Amino acid sequence: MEKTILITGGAGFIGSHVVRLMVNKYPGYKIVNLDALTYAGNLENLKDVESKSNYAFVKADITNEAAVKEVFEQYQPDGVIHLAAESHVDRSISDPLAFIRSNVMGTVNLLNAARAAWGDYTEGKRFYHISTDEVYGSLGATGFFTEETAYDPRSPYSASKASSDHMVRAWHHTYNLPVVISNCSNNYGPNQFPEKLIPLAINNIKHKKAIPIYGKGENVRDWLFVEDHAAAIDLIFHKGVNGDTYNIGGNNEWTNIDLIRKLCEVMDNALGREKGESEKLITYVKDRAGHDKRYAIDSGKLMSELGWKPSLQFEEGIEKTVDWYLKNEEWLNNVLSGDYANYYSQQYDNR
Ligand code: NAD
Ligand code: TDX
Repeated sequence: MEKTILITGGAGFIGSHVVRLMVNKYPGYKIVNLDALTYAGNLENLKDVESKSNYAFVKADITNEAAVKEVFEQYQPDGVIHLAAESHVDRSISDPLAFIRSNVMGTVNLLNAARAAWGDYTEGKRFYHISTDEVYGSLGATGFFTEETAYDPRSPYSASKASSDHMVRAWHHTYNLPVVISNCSNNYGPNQFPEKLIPLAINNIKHKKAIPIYGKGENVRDWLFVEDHAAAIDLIFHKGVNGDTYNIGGNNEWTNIDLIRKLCEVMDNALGREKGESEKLITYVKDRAGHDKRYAIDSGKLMSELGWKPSLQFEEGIEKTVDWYLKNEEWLNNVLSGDYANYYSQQYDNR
């Protein structure tokens, strides 16, 4: 094998797209997917790659020191692409400690394991940490987050991701660990867990259930198709400068209410419903505590230095996404059963 790459969180939404891309694009690499299979991890996401000879799966928790050490000893990875994390802001509001454990402690555990395994000889080695634009806080009506924007995380989730970014940089400066970090805007696409706005709305529209809009629906997010994020990760992993940070975004800002109206239109078309029928499901609910107003990313550095650009227009991406969810009813029903049903029923008590 040319290279062995350990991908953490590969059974999740973005991770599964990264695993698929790497396994298919680099048959000479060994791709090891380490995932604890929390409520958000689902091996169904990887059905099409699981039998490939350059792919291996290990069920382990990134906070488990012995388990992570064993994976490093067994597979001797040259690179780590670290995506495993608790990822949902609303859950971080009701259970912050779970976020500190996985996102902060888990990241430090991986950094220690990489450092111990690689020692001083780090030629060809790379620890790539996948992070979020939420570390930069909240924007007013204008301006963009750049790589120089000061950190100002405001939710337990974003504070845990900011902490993990700081840890990664600390291991770089203190121990010379070769690292790279990227901070990406909101992703959407197939396989996203239906607690997040777009798949939640698709599912509710399908079942003619209320679409919950937090506050007035005026908060703004910058949406990027998940495969474009995966392509950026591939590029940054291979070409990014040691110690650097890259922002990734779709240059595609929507207020939540406009986004949901657009989604309703696409769903009406896809389901053969009368125009305007799904919009009637829009329901304003109590706002998220500490709800960040606006995120918008300047991806100029990634575009000019590494030549990345998003491949899809939003209209095309959202149609592809709706199509995937409508065709993958069984996937949706499976992830919506059990634990998730309990979580969703308690949602409005926690804010
Ligand atoms: P996700 O919740 O869909 O998947 C997370 C995966 O990590 C799951 O497979 C889960 O089983 C695994 N995991 C969680 N805790 C773990 C632990 N302690 N040990 C091992 N595995 C564990 O998340 P996602 O949306 O795919 O996000 C992936 C990464 O990208 C996260 O680090 C997130 O912060 C970051 N990110 C997400 C977005 C987004 O819009 N979704 C945007 C920017 C950055
Ligand atoms: O039911 C809802 N109603 C609603 O109005 C939900 C679930 C969300 N919202 C709002 C909150 C946000 O303004 O929609 C927007 C998007 O919400 P989420 O899908 O929960 O995403 P967000 O909180 O923006 O965070 C996401 O993007 C950055 C991911 O979950 C993070 O993992 C990523 O780092």
